[in-house]
Amino acid sequence: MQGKYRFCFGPWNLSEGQDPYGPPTRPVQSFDWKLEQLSKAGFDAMMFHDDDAVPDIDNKSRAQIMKEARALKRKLDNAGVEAEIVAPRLWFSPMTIDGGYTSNDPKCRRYAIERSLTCIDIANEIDGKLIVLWLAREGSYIRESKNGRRSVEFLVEAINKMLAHDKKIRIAIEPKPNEPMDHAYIPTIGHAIALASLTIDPTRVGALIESAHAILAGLDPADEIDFACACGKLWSLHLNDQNGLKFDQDKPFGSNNLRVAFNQIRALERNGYGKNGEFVAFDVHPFRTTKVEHWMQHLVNSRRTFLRLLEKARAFDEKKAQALIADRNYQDLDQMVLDHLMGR
Ligand code: GLO
Ligand code: MG
Repeated sequence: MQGKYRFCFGPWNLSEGQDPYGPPTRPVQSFDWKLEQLSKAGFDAMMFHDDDAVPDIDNKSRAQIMKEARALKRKLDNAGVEAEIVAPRLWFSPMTIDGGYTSNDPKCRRYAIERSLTCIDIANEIDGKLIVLWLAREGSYIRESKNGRRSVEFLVEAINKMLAHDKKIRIAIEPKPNEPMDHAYIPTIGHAIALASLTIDPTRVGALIESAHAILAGLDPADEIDFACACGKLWSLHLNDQNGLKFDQDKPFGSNNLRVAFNQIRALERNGYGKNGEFVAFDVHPFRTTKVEHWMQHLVNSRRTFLRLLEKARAFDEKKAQALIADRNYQDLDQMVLDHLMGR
């Protein structure tokens, strides 16, 4: 039996079109509207930041936060939607201007850890399976401003506090090499897994791969998937696309390079991704030009491309490919892939 995939996205993937140069191009929509779109389009789960789950989290009491998390859980149950992950948003607050866990200011580091522990409590309340750490501001703009060795130790210390706070919670690190930082401390899956090995419970620390982030690191996302899976560490996935080394574009999956997308699916297939309940998430954004009535298309289209490329991956003539490989005829293997993708 070939595996079935389950799909999800986050409320931020129905973004309103703002960029550093201009305001929103679509009206702000409520969370309930976003949940309704997700469920109507037949996605299985939703991803959350802690403050997607409980807005304005820093200005609420603990009791209020937990009450709102419980209300969200009821809402999700009614919609038949699971919570896939919860991620502490450690890049918005004035307390994280210089980073969260690796800030030079001990008060700010404490804030980041406290907020992460609250995020874990919210995840438990809404039955989120995984905590995701996108370490947005853990890096430097100015190399001399931070001590890289000490920063790694701060990251380990923060993750250890999370692991100790909850004996069951699992953490997936989402690496990205740059943006918003010049250089991030955890730029690749190899770094994420190495960091996991330094913690008090490496078995509960894994990774999340995002296609665009791998491409921004100059890597092939399929190789990143294989590496993470060979280590038993691929616990979540953000598929999207990226046109070269520029700002993080979060384009629809396969939009820029179908072959790179095809190879990611081949990697997922050979590793049995999803067999342990992992989801395929699309961390994609609508183009700024997108009209309100087309607001879901980047998500629906990403899933469509995924499923069509899945058919392609399953229909690939492995025997013929193996014969070409045995003959070291990579020239024809190359063309065979192109013909297959072009429909012949
Ligand atoms: C940005 C990241 C971001 C994370 C999300 C979940 O580059 O991809 O979208 O995936 O905040 O942690
Ligand atoms: Mg992402």
